[in-house]
Amino acid sequence: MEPVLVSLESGVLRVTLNRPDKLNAFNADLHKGLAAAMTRAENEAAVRCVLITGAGRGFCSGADLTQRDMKSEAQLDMGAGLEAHYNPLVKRMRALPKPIVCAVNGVAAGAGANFALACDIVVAARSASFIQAFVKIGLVPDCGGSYFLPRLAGTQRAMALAMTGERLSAEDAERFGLIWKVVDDGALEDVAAKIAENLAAGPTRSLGLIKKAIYDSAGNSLAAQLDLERDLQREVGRGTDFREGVTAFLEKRKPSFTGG
Ligand code: T3D
Repeated sequence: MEPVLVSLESGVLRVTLNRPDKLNAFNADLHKGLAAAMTRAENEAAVRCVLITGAGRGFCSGADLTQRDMKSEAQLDMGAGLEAHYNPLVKRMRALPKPIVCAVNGVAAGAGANFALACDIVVAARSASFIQAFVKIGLVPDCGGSYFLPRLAGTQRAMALAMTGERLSAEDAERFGLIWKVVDDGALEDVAAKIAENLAAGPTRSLGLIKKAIYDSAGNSLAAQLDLERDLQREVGRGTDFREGVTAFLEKRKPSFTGG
């Protein structure tokens, strides 16, 4: 069974984590499949949005805990997997100049929860949940969790989620600002697909630079951010989609963006 299913339709690269019997836990093959999907997203102009979801009843249960020999000293270097797989993955997701939508279809635990939070727009099924499971096995949040949680939810909520490892319902995740919205289980696929299709038909260059502006703001002063906005506006202003957008407005029709 392929650990990651990938298909491209209407500009949306659909990426499905596919190890349902392990609730889509990360192993080497799944990391390989995700890295290959990221390479496609980066290199193919036909890809204008990425949609990530999980097969079966879970979204992703984090690192596969069955694949580590706990008696081997070498395998207890828990930083090695982060260095080799998780950290490059999160950096590539954030740097991708195209939107990434995440449809959280079930439980998202450990690195699986933070992998979801690394996406640009997160929609979750009402029955889904988020667990900072690390503390339950004596680890610390990774895959960007200690960065995303305090920024999205505030220090107090981040601390409590990380220290207790309590399961957070999708509704509370929405209330905490961790995700964009919760939808009924049966509607998740359609809602996420619609968001992804709309983004794929959008002004891709503009969407990529919106992403840059929002994420860069975390480390910028207001003055630096204003300068960045000026530079980015200058860049998109020279693109074909800006001309199309204004022309369509004046002609009272729907714009047809090509991503230029
Ligand atoms: O180098 C590195 O990799 C470092 C990176 C570390 C990052 C991390 O992510 S550390 C955190 C790892 N994840 C966890 O600690 C979560 C472990 N899983 C759970 O706590 C629970 O499974 C869930 C809360 C996610 C779901 O609970 P539940 O009751 O809905 O399902 P279940 O029965 O526990 O699991 C269903 C099956 O999936 C089960 O297999 P079985 O018994 O039916 O054959 C279970 O063993 C398997 N499974 C679930 N999570 C994992 C897993 N198998 C391997 N690894 C898992 N993480």
